[in-house]
Amino acid sequence: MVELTASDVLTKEVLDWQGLHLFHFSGSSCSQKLRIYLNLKGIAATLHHINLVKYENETDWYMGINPRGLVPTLVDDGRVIIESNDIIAYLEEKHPNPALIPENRRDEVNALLDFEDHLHMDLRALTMRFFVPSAIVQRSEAQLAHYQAAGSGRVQGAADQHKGDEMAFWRDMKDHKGVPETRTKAAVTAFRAAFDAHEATLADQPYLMGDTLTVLDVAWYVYAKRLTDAGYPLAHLHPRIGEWFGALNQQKTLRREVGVPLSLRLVSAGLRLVHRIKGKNIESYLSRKL
Ligand SMILES: N[C@@H](CCC(=O)N[C@@H](CS)C(=O)NCC(=O)O)C(=O)O
Repeated sequence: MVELTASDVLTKEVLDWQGLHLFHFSGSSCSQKLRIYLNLKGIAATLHHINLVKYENETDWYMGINPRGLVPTLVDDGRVIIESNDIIAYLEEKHPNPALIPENRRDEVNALLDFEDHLHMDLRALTMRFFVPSAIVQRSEAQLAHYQAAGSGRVQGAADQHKGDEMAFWRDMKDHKGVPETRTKAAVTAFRAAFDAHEATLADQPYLMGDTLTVLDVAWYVYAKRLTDAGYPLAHLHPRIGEWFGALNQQKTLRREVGVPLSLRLVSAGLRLVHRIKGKNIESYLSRKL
C-alpha cells in the first residue's frame, strides 16, 4: 500500500487533519472509481475538489500532499494514502461490509486491479486524443520545470520513480503536439484485448468476478464509460460487455459519478467529428498498421 511517510508530505497541515478526506477531480477516472466505491459502501468523506483543468494538482500546496501531483489522495486522521486501488484496499480492510472485494479472492482481485492500473496511461492517452482537446491539457516547458521541482519527490521515504513516467508522458505530448500515433494505436489495441478477455469471462457469469458486483466491475465500468464517450465501439465489438455496461449504467449510484458536463460533451463531439472527417477516429486505429 502506498502510504506516505511524514517526510514525504510537505504540506504538513494535513498530518493533523481528523476524519476521512478525499482529494479528487470530477472528471478523473480514478476519482470516479473511488467516489462510486464510497457510494456503494456508504462511507462518508469530506471531498476536496482539485481541478486538473486549472492545474490545481500541480500547485506547491497539493504536490506537498501528493508528490506525484495526481488525484485521488486519501487523508484519514492524518494518514496520507495515494494510488486509487491502494486506497480502495485500505478502505475495504477498514469497512469490510458490504464486501466489494471477495474475502477469499483478494490476491486475485489485486492482480486484476494492478492490470487495470497498468492500462491507466493508455486511458489517459485516448482521453486526450479523442475526448478532450489536447491543447487544453498541454504543459509548457515552464510548467514541466515547476512540476519537476514541486513536492518532496519522495514516496514511502524513497525517491519516486513514477514522477519520471509522468514527466515523460507530458513531454511526449508537448513534443508531438498531442498524443503520438503509435501511443494511440497501442492504447486502442491494449483495450481491445482487455475487453475481449472480459467478453469471454461474461459468457457464463453476470459480473467480472462471478455472481456479485465487485470493485473490478466498478473499475472497468469507469473505463468503459470513458472509452464509449471517446467513440470506442464497445457494444459492437464486445456485445456481452455492452450489455453489462448498459445494466451498470442504469444504476444511479454509478452513473451520477461519471456524468460529463454539456459544454465538454459538445466540445468532445466536435473533436470526434473532426477526427472522423480526417479518417482518424478511434475505430480507424483498430485496423490501422503503423
Ligand atoms: N495510478 C494512479 C493514477 C492516478 C492518475 O493518473 N490520476 C489522474 C487522473 S485519473 C491525474 O491526476 N492526472 C493528472 C493530470 O491529468 O494532470 C491511481 O490509480 O491513483
